[in-house]
Amino acid sequence: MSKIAIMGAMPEEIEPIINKLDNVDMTLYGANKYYEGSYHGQEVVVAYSKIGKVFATLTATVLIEKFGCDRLLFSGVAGAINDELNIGDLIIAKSLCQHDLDITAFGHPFGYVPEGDVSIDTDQTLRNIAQDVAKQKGLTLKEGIIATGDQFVANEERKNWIGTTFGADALEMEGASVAVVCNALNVPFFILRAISDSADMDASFNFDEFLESSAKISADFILSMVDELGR
Ligand code: 4EH
Repeated sequence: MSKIAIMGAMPEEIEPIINKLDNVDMTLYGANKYYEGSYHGQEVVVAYSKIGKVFATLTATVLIEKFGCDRLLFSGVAGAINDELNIGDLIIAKSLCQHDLDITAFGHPFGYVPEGDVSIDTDQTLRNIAQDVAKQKGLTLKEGIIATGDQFVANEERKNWIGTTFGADALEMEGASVAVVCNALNVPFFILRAISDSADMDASFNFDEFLESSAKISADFILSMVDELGR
């Protein structure tokens, strides 16, 4: 039977999921907690990585290589770049890039290193399933470009630069790491984020206020997706 990895960065992003699992078994590995269990009969492994690209890379790799997950779904919150995105709205990544990767001194574009890619696409099948689930639930799922970097962006200028340079619609701190790992290891992956702030001068304030509610919106959607994947 297939085993689905469900990953977040912060405890708030995965608690609503862990609370709904049956037969949960927790394993400590590499200074992270991995929760194996089932959701409506579907085997899942759930973990939060801690914040940022390096921790996210470690956790995605462990979910695949140690726990044998054959698909990975990420759930969490993001800062909005696109004006159409409001707090609580859902966005799924069509592709992801690293906005803080810069060897432009050697004539390369932002986000590029040799033998890498500026952007990595998520799995089309998982995106289609997500759109089916959204339709059933009467929700709108925006598909767009998500930019990842090791910065909490709370600055209009930086946010606009990321928007124009990468065509990004939202930003966060882990998604592109998951993309790099899953792409390299040939594991279909999906990145969902609910907006918690607009990456502007009010970002830290809005983030604190909306982290829990937006994380829950994303987590609930992921659980509906697991139901659909288990059919
Ligand atoms: O995991 C990090 C969290 C913020 S840092 C990335 N997450 C939330 C997404 C996100 C984000 N990333 C960059 C939401 N809004 C963002 C933004 N810029 N504006 C954090 C948060 N709380 C305590 C400690 N660190």
